[in-house]
Amino acid sequence: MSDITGIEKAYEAARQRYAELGVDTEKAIGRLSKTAISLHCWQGDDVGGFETSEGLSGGGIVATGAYPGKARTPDELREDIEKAMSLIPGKHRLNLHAMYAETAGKVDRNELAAEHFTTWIDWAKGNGLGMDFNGTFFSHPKAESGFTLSSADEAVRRFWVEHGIACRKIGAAMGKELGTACVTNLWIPDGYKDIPADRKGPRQRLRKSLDEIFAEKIDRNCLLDAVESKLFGIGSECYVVGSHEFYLGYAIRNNILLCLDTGHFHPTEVVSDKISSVMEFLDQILLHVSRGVRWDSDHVVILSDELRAIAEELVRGDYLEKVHIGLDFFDASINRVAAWVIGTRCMLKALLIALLEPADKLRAFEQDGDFTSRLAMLEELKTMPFGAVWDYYCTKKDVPTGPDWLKEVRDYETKVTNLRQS
Ligand code: RNT
Ligand code: ZN
Repeated sequence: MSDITGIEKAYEAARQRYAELGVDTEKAIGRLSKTAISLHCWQGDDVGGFETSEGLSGGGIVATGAYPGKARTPDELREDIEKAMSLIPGKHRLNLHAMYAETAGKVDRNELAAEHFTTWIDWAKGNGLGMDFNGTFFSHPKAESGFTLSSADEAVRRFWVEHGIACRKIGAAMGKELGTACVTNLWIPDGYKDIPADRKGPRQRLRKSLDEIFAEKIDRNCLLDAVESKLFGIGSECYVVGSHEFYLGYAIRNNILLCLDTGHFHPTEVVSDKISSVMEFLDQILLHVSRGVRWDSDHVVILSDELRAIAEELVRGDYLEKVHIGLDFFDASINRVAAWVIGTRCMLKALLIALLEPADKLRAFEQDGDFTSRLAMLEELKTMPFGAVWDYYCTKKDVPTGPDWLKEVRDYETKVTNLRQS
């Protein structure tokens, strides 16, 4: 049991420290509680989905590890997400992939419709959650060639165009039903392992496919379309059709959202520096917050310098209402519920730290050319008592403070996930 009085006392001391810098902690907490993070369903079963028992295949994304207890059915996955959400302060969203449809594998991807997601939508409604959605253009026989929307095989290309169209309809239905626009993201694995002879053809076909998918105008209050670029994948090291430049151009020209995945750039490039650039030309974007270790490894998000920098950019640029924050990591080597809790709590902590920044002061230093004070203040802020504000926020939202949440995950492991036989 947490010591509530201790937490309140520590908060009061922190509140005063921040007030001395001109920062209103209550205001910061208020804004944080209005910021939703989209929790990705695929962390709960290693990007398996429920179409077949084989799970993730193709597409150059890999989940490694054999931690016991992964969700085997939609009900189990929902139960796990509920558990994770009960340990995360605030109201968030669910990000679903098309392969999590409840069709017992009988409906192919190009024939999916909103009715195959009724249980998910009802569940989200019952829990007061918004939903986001993704087409699944991998783990499928028609993706085995390594090409989907850019395929030179017209039947294959058409199949995936139909899937893209179906997904937009599903996303729109989710948005309509839940009263909050569903960000529907499109990522394809298309690319070559080795040096291509034709870089242009696949990109022309991808553009054509996207034009076909996005041809129908759908109410933006229900659906927000997003396209996700990538630098390379396993098996597409030399060439990825949907590159950053390709989708940046496409998103700007067609006024849709660009999805920036933090693991999809050169290792020394950072998404924190891209946000204010792309936001000059786009109304809204989607983030896939992930953690690449040496490559696009999709490790669980931690409170890293880059995560903090991303959060700072969102707050400093006043982008919180325009940037949709989705998570995209999957680690099968640790407790999967814990992975969600760690990653999401870290995202929220980073946002809180950013909201507790004396932004006006920092900007004034910069405008005055006082870079000494700017650097000094930025470093002093690193040891300000944001932990006390975070603990207080968690108690206010009725979720465990400090590492107490882990006890609940352990208990859930013993009573629920450990009982699952694969
Ligand atoms: C893959 C992309 C993509 C996937 C999910 C499962 O590199 O990041 O977003 O991780 O769609
Ligand atoms: Zn991603």
